[in-house]
Amino acid sequence: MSDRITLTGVRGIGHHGVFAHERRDGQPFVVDVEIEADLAGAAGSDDVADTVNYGEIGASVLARIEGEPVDLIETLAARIAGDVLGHRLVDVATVTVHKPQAPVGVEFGDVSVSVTRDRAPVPVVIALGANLGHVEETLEAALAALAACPGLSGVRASRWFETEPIGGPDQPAYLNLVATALTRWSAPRLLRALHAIEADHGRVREVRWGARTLDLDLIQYGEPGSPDEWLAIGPELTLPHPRAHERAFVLVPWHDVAPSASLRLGAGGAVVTLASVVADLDTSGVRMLGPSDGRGHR
Ligand code: A4P
Ligand code: MG
Repeated sequence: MSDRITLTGVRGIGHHGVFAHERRDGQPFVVDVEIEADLAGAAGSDDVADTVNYGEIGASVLARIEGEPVDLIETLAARIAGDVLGHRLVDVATVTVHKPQAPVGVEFGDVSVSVTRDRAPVPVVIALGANLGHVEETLEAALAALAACPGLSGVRASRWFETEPIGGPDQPAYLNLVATALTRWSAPRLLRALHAIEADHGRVREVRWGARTLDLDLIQYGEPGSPDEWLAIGPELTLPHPRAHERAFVLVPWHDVAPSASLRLGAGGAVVTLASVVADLDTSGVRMLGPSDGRGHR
């Protein structure tokens, strides 16, 4: 993905600089912002709520230019980048601050500083399931694709579980597992990447809850209750996953890979420990496979 929003030439008078006259008199500062974000949602919905509003970005840049003076334009650029990254759809922000009348001591055209910052990694939980075709190979390949995904790091997988199908028409047993990872991508961008991995493995959506070659669900984004937690209710993205907290085929593998995890019990629900939920769960339809070799092949 290379979706970008670029805002250049935001101009204002600021009092940044190390010299007394700079602090007293002020001078022009000009800022360019380049934002990397997933804009596919906005392109589809045509709704400004699904994008990064460049008017708001411009206003926050101007507030920094005209706001509390700092000595260095490096500091100013980093603060602006921090503000821009505060928008949850922004994955990477590059900010350039120009100071065309800086006291350089020689004749010059412009001086500028650019900084690039990306979002701090956020923990995520991804559930994998399959019950059609070459199930084990598919899940192996999906795990490899998650490990290779540039937006993810530190991918760890649970052992594998054979599970009775829940819901939908008559269908074969599932193989389920859960992966934990860190992401530097927004939740919509990550979900889009998961859909791309599903598509690579021949996933066709036909019957809801019916048999599938590969299902990748984003269960949780960010630590529940922390500022990173992504909450959403919508057809494209619902977080936390609305049914995960009651499904043994998600909770048991999740507990296997992250025994001390917490989860939110659906939208607006309480935050509880995963161990406490698993302790009260009917796990009769969930069977761990193979030796405890970290994978548990059949
Ligand atoms: N969507 C919204 N939020 C999310 C999210 N957090 N994660 C949207 C993933 N997708 C999310 O998904 C339908 C739509 O949900 C997508 O457009 C996506 O943008 P889907 O994967 O096309 O449809 P689905 O998987 O058939 O439906 P759903 O509601 O995801 O089903 P579930 O809840 O995943 O259940 N039994 C066993 N034993 N093991 C299983 O793995 N899986 C299911 C599917 C049923 N029974 C099962 C298992
Ligand atoms: Mg799904």
